[in-house]
Amino acid sequence: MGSFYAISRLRSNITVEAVKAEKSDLCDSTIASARSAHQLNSSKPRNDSDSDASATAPLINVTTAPGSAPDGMVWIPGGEFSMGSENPMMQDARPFHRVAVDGFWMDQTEVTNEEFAGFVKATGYVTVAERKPDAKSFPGAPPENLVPGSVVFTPPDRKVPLDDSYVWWRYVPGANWRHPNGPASHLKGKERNPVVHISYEDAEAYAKWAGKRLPTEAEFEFAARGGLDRKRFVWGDEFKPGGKFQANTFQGHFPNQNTGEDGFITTSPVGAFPANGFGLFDMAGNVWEWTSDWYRPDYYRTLAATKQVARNPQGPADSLDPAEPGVAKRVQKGGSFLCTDEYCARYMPGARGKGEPDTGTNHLGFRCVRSAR
Ligand SMILES: [Ca+2]
Repeated sequence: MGSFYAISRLRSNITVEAVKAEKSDLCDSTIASARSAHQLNSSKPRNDSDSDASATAPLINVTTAPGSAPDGMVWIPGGEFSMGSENPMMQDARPFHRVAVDGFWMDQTEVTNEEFAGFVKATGYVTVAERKPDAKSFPGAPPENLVPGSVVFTPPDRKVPLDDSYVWWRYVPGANWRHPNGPASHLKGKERNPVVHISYEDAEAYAKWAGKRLPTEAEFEFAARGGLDRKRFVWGDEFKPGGKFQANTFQGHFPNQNTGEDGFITTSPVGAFPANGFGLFDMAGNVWEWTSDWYRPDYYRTLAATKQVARNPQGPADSLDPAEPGVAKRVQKGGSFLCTDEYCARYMPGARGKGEPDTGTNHLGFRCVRSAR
């Protein structure tokens, strides 16, 4: 996914090298599909560089929840687990390394349109996508992009090479959380779908209002794995156990032909698919979710090199995305309705996404957590 900054420079001065770097960061084109990568992705370390010397099954804390659950939240008991991936297509998610997190409360679902509407009604908050961008913040951006709007998945009507994501992302004036696909679209019937076009600032503002905060990347992944150990998916190793879809992802030919075989072409109402082992819904697929960590592709390797269990890691102190040096990004997790085995399969729990804090899209939302005390 491109950032607003990159898209605002679309076809002007973004470099081919940057596009290629981002693409190679997403997927290795030498592998025909992520499905074949799944076959490579044994649950055991493949080589020494990926070995996790201290690896054991997750050590899930047995402490009980500190009091009754806040409305809509579930207790995540905390514990120690193997975080990351050994998927060769996801270099930034390697290697597995041991991480411990304290227990916390987590929203059982992504924040919905009706929940976000409640926040806006109570506070008068205006999201970033509804504000006019400041030209000084986007040097080189075409003037037609310096109007309120957001980034919308706009698939071509034909097969296209998968090496340039800017072909299927468009900056759409008037797109925002109330109008997910542009000015003519609306939320009627989507009250329980996740809110989208949410910038990091928007998500933080909501969390603060709700007396909550955004999860760290480690908290998100611990929660997503639901007590399982290094599984490919948040529900296990099999994509469709019993022939049933477990998450809202993309079926068909990406990006031009979305068959919606799982029942949904875009977002799905929260909780449309089974909960994971901790009782959380949509921790894979549906919409990407913000975490509070800055993104660096070398962060996991840095933690692994310490040979220690990382306790409540908060992310690196700064951000680096080699595809767009100088554009600080936060980590996103969980994947979305656009994740496909044909292009990139980052709905897997060890996978990492990233995005510029200013930039929302129609497949990016969030959920909140609350510390135990
Ligand atoms: Ca779908």
